[in-house]
Amino acid sequence: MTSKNNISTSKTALISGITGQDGSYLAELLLGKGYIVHGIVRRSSSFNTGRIDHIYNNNPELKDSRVFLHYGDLTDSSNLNRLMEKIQPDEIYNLGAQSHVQVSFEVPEYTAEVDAVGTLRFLDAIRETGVKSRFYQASTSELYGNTLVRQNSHNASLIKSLNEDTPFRPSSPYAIAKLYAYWITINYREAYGLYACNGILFNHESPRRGETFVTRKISIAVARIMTGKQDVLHLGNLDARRDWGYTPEFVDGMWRMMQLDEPDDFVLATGESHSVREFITESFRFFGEEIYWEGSGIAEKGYLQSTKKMVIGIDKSYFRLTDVEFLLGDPSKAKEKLNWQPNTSFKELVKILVEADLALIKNS
Ligand code: NAP
Ligand code: G4F
Repeated sequence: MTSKNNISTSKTALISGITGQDGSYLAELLLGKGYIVHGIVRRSSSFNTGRIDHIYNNNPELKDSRVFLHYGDLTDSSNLNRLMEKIQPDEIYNLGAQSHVQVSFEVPEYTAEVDAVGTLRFLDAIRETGVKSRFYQASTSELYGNTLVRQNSHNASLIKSLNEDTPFRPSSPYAIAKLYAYWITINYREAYGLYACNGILFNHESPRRGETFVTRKISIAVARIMTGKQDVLHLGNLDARRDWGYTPEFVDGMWRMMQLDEPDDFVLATGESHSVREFITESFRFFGEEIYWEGSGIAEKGYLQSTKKMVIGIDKSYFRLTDVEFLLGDPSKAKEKLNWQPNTSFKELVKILVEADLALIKNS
C-alpha cells in the first residue's frame, strides 16, 4: 500500500480519543499514509462520532473501509486487553482523556481514573499481551503549571520558554493526573523496554476544538455577535497567556515521534505566547472591528469601537481555583530531531476558527 507521501505501509494504528479534536485529525493523517485505523469510542446515549463521520464506515461491503470503531473505555482494562489481542496494532495513540482543566476540579477522581490510571491500563495491556506496539502518550504543557511565572517573577527580562528539561509543577487535578501518565509512560519504557513516548503538546486549536475551550468559545461568540445572533460573551481570566498552535500540524508531530529508531519525549509548541484578551481582539479584527476596555477585575467590560456597544463581560464562575497564567514552549528539540515545524501564525489561526464558525452560523 502506498500513501500520498509515498511512504509504503500497511501499518495498523489504534487511537483512544478518536472522536475528539486531535483523534479526528490524526485518523485522517494516518489514513493518508496508508494505515488501517482502529478507534475506541465510548458508548453514549447520543451520537458522538460527528468529527469522524466523514472517514468512518464499519461496513465491510465497502471497499475503502479502513477505519474501524470499537466500544471501549479507558476505565475498563479487560476491554483494552481484548482490543490489543484482537487488533495487534503497530502504533497506539493514547489521546483519550477527560481533557478539560476546569472540569477536572469538579470530577477530580474520575479525571485521575481516566487520565492517569487509564494510561497505566493501556501500557499494562501492551505488557500483558506481549503485542509489539509502539505507544504515544498525550502529555501536556499543563504539566509545567506556573513554572514560568515563578521563574520570572523577579525579572521579566529572564523570561524563558519551556522545554523537555524544565521542571514540572502541575496545578490542577487534570495536570496532576497527566503527570502520573507522563511518568508511567517513561517507567514502562525503561522497565520493560517498550517504545513509549510523551508528546508534551502546548495548546492547539482548530474548528473541531470543543466549544467550551476558550478559543472556540470566543470564535463562535464573536461570529454570533457580529451577525446579530448574540449580545455579550462572558469569560474568566482574560490575561492568561497560551502558546496556541494549529492542530493538523500537531498531529503530524505525534506521528513523527512514533517513527524514530529510539523512543523519546518532545515538546510541540509554536514558540509564541498570546493572551485570551489578544485572542478576542484579533477575532473582532477579522470583522474590521476594534475593542476597547473599561473597568477592572470582574467589573471589566469590552466595547465595540464603532458602536460603543458592550460585547465582553466577566463572569467569575469561569475563573479557576488555580490557573496557569503563562505558557510558552520551546520546540527546538522537535525541530532538530523530528524535522517538525509549525507554520500557522496566531493571526492565521484566529482567522481559521472565526471563518469556520461564521460559515457554520450562515449554514445553520
Ligand atoms: P478532546 O477533544 O476533549 O477529546 C478527548 C477524547 O477522549 C474524546 O474522544 C473523548 O470521547 C475521549 N474520552 C474521554 N473520556 C474517555 C474515556 N473514559 N475512555 C475513552 N475515551 C475517553 O481532547 P483533544 O483536544 O482532542 O486532546 C487529545 C488529548 O491530548 C487529550 O488527552 C488531551 O488531554 C491532550 N492534550 C490536548 C491539548 C490541546 O491543546 N488540545 C494539549 C495537550 C494535551 P467523547 O468524544 O466520547 O467525549
Ligand atoms: O481553553 P482552555 O480551557 O484551555 P487550557 O486550560 O489551557 O487546557 C487546554 O490546553 C491544555 C494544554 O496546555 C490541554 F492539556 C488541555 O487538555 C486543554 O486542551 O483555557 C485557556 C485559558 C485558561 O487560562 C482559562 O482560565 O483561558 C482562560 N479562560 C478565560 N475565560 C477561559 C475562559 N477558559 C475557558 N475554557 N472558558 C472561559 O470562559
